[in-house]
Amino acid sequence: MNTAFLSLGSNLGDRAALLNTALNRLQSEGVHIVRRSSIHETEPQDYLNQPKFLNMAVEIETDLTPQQLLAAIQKIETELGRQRTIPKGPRTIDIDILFYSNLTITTPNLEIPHPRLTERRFVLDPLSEIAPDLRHPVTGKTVREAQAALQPPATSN
Ligand code: PH2
Ligand code: MG
Ligand code: MG
Repeated sequence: MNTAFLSLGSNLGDRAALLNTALNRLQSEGVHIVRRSSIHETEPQDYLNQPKFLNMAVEIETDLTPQQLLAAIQKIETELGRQRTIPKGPRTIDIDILFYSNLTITTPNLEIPHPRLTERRFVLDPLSEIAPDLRHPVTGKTVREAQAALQPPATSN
């Protein structure tokens, strides 16, 4: 069994139902959900002109290899209506592999740890609820330390 961490996001359709269905579908593909964060409503980042997201993070255990896990994720994303039109644009469901054991993987279709995870509050805030002391295998920083290093969220007024 391997431990891994996933980030989930949705900003189209019934977002909460899509997150829930994605978790159920992962379980039927051989992924055991060990812990789940709460659901956070977040402002879009990177591509700003799109609806707000619901984001969450989960800890999983699985016998799937990273490539098998990616294949299962892509199948579920397609089943749940994911269209790949605008990069970083609106999506019914996005499931990203953040960490997989202590592995570092750099292939054209899969990079682990996720390359943008330390810049993203919508990833680190949910992840820090379930794994604050988890260490990034490359930077050596914990999730809590990476979260503290982020810019404070913008405030209105
Ligand atoms: N995903 C993106 C781009 N921007 N913004 C938020 N708040 N949440 C996301 O999940 C998200 C995003 C590309 O994967
Ligand atoms: Mg993705
Ligand atoms: Mg993503």
